[in-house]
Amino acid sequence: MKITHISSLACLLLGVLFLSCGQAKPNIVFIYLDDLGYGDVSAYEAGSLETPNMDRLVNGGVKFTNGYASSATCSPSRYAILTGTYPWRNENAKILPGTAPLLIDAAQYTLPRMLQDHGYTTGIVGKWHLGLGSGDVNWNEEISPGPNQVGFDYSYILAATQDRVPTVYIEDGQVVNLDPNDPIEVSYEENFPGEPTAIDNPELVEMKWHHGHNNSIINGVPRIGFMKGGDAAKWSDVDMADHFLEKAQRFVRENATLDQPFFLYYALQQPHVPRTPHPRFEGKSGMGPRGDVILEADWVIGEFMKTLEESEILEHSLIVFSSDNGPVLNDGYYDKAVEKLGDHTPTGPLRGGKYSLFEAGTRVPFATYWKGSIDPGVSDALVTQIDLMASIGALIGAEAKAPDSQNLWETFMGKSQKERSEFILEATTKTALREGDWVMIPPYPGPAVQHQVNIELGNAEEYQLYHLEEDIGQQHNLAKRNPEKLREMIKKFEEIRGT
Ligand code: NG6
Ligand code: CA
Repeated sequence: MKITHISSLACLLLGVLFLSCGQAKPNIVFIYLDDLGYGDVSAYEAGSLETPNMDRLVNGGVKFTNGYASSATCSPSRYAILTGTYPWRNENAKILPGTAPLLIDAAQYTLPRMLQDHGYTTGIVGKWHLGLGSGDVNWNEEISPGPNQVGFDYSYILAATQDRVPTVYIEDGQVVNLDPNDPIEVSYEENFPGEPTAIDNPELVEMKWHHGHNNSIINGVPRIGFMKGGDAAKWSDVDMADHFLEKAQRFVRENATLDQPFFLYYALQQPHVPRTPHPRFEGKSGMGPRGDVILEADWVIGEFMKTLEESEILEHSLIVFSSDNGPVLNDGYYDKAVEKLGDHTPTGPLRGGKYSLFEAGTRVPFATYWKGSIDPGVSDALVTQIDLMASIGALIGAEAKAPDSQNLWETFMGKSQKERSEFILEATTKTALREGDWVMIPPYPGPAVQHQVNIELGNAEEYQLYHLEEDIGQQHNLAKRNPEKLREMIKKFEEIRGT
């Protein structure tokens, strides 16, 4: 912490937190990627992808090597980061279709609501994927409840995922550019008569589907779910990165000059499928579209950082950089992600990937950056995205009211190695316990490998116990050799899970 950030030295001597001494609360920005792996960032794993702007955040701040998303899939992780609550406490916290109702109870306390209550202007730009409405959304009217009802003053979102309908942007509950004469209809059950699908009209498909993704075709890309109408409102896939960047920059510029601090949840869509880089990035990685969209995301982050700098607020802004779950190569389209991978290792040294109980499912790139206030460093402390709510609460003097969320503020500031003693990680509703350097995965039925995506899920007939410090790649199941440790961890797991 720099003395320049403290209004008087007396505060320091008294041991009073600097924010209570008249220092304005910092702006807070989450830069949250979608399916970006631990090894996809060159600051984590020097590979064949160069990500200089992500590296600037990671190497210029605290780089966490044991930083976790709460789930190996998207909606549960996003639920957890915004509520400070374990996703497995909510039985509906699964990968949501585009028509799912809002997953967050409107009465539930959330991180953006907490920030609002403490003087922040709050905004979300990018992927939502937490459901909208109460079960039967009319996309042609105001869509509510949604982000604006759970703590965001401003929202500019894609409802679910880039591969799911409706393929439109929604700003503060209204579909953008909607022509009332061409209303939108959406269904995840059945097609609308006469509308083309990837099965019936393969000649219209420009990106071939591998599994799933064979319903409505939009911009030549077959999607999950059926959609009719709303032609003028449909997004352009290749322009999505620029589009969200422009909205995020506008939010920053509009709020930079005000006395109030802001919170921006900037949820980038890359490198989730369909991977549709802008032509400027096509072929740039030599790894096909997956590599290209990671380079695109890296560029976006650089441009976004420039906006903070030009607005003269970089030193007043805490940035949290992370990903919602681990990497996947083939996630349902033929896009050469496997064939062109070369030497690149999206999982780094970790086993598994997206959807997996193994480490690569949930251990993700995770860094806190605050120019002038956080000294660069590497932390091996066990931290999770659930902890951001209580930790940020501690920073701004707010009560998080989220019992699962732990105050690790000093760790996020790089001032302490204080960590969680344990963490329950989740993957497609299955859970495992990390405690200290150990992880225990209970037996689960189901395939060991999900062959379509070629990822080991962590399912096995027996208990698995790994010592991550010695065996980060989870190659040696120590359950039989350590019955004592196993028993202790099963007990702890059952206590926390309440089973
Ligand atoms: C899966 C999709 C996958 C992706 C995922 C959600 C199929 C076969 N697979 O069901 O492509 O959309 O859901 O990803 O449909 S997430 O990052 O939003 O969790
Ligand atoms: Ca994801």
